[in-house]
Amino acid sequence: MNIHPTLNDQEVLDFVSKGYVTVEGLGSEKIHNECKNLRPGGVTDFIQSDEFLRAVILHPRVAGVARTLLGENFSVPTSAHHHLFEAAHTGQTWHSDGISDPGLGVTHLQCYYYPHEVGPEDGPTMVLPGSHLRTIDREAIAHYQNILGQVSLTVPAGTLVMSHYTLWHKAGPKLNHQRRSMLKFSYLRTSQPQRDWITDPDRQVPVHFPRQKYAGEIEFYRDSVKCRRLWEWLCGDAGKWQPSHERLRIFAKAKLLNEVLADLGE
Ligand SMILES: O=C(O)CCC(=O)C(=O)O
Ligand SMILES: [Fe+2]
Repeated sequence: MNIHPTLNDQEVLDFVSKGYVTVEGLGSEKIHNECKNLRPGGVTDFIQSDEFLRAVILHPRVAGVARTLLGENFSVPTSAHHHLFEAAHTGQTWHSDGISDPGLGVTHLQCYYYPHEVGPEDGPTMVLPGSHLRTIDREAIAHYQNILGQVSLTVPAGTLVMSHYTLWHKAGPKLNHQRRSMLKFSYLRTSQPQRDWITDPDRQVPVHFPRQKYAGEIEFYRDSVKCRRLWEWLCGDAGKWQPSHERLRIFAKAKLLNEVLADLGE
C-alpha cells in the first residue's frame, strides 16, 4: 500500500483557512450495514478490522490527506468513539473537544465518519469554518446560537470530515427519531513539518485567505496573519517541532503508520 500526499498547495491553503477537508465515497455496503447495529461508545474492534482499515482509515484518499497535513509516518487511529443519536434533541452547544492545543500548527486531525446519509433533520454535526484559529474556553462559546457562516455537515453515506482538532463544532438539532451515526477518530503528527505535498515549483503560491462571514475588518486581518503563520509552520519554516507528550499519552492507543502497514503485510 503506497501512501502519498494527495493535496496540492491550493488545497493545503484551503485547509489552513477553513480547518477541515471532506472526503466522500468511502467505506463499503458491508461496513455501512454493520453500522446499523453498532453500539454507541468505544468501537475499537470495529475500526481495526482489515475492511475498515482499507476502506476508510487507510483509503488512499484519506491517508493521502493525513500524509499531506501530518507528514511521514503519522499515527493511525486504533480506537474510535461512536456518537449515536436516536431521539430528537435540540442539539449540543458549540465547543471544541478535550485539550485543544493553543499552539499554532497541524498536529492532530480529528475525523468524523458518517456511514449513513445525514440530512438537515437528522442532527448533522455543525462546524464553523476558520474557528480552528480561535482556541478558546468551551464555556466562552457555549452560549452562541447560530453563527454566520456555520456549516451543517449534511453528507452522503461514506463521508469522512478530517478536521483541525481545535475546530468549533457541535451536534446540530435533530428533528426525527432515526439513528444518526458518526464515528470519531484521530490521526497525529510524529514528524517535522515540511512542504512535501503536491507542489508546483514554477507556480507562485498566492497566499491569500478568504474572509469568514463572521469576521469583522480587524478579525479578518488577524485571521490572515494566523493563516499565513500556519501555512509557514506547515512548510517547515517555524523551527523544530516537538511532539506533545500529553497528547501522545491521551491518544496512546494510536499506532505508527509503518507498524500498521507491516501488520497488513504491505
Ligand atoms: O455527534 C456529533 O455530531 C458531534 C458530537 C460531539 O462533538 C461531541 O460529543 O463532542
Ligand atoms: Fe465534540
